[in-house]
Amino acid sequence: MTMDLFSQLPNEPWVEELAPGALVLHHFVSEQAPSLLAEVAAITAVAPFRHLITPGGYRMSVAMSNCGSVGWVSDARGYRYSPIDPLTDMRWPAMPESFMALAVSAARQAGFLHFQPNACLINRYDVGAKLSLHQDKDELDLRQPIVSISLGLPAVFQFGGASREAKCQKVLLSEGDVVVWGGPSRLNYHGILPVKAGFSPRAGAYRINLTFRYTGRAEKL
Ligand code: MD6
Ligand code: FE
Repeated sequence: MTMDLFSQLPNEPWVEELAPGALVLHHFVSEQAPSLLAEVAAITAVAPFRHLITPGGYRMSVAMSNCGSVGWVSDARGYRYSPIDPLTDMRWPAMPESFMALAVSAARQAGFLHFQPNACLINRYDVGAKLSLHQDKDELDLRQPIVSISLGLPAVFQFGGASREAKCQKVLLSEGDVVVWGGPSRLNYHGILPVKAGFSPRAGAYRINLTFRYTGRAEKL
């Protein structure tokens, strides 16, 4: 049998550049997936997944929770970061050390040496759930990247440009893949196409995504 040295082995880490500052670290946290999912279960036992309402009055198909010193929320008043979970009136659960270590290490790998996330948005997609094209612009310090970890079912990530009309690249994100995103493409439009039916050994019929951010000082309250 001959081995092609250049073929990708299943689950071997490899890096894909989408644009300057936007990298996919494929299979970067595959081994940690079970422990990350266990942490998600512990966090969402305290701060349950919920379907937020957009300022325009629509119920998001993605269910969300957060950990860290602030969490991303949406309601009729708008999008913002809040130190309090509006569902429980308590602070969000702390960000686990293991989350922080992986996010910082992924950012370093992509060349962002000073990433200090204070918020981790946890997204849960059931079959058919999607995230329409959007920009992440509620953070006050756009010099810091965003680090995004995919777990459970795979999904197609759409990555566009600085305007909504720019053509999108499509990337399949599987469990263990990490997207690090900053610098010149920090404000690029992006989204997730409807998640297809499937079964993940540990996440069942869900895709789970963790996005780590540094929201900047002076959070809007
Ligand atoms: C998701 N991610 O993968 C949604 N935003 O479920 C995002 O919206 C996102 O992956 C900014 C940077 C990376 C991301
Ligand atoms: Fe986003």
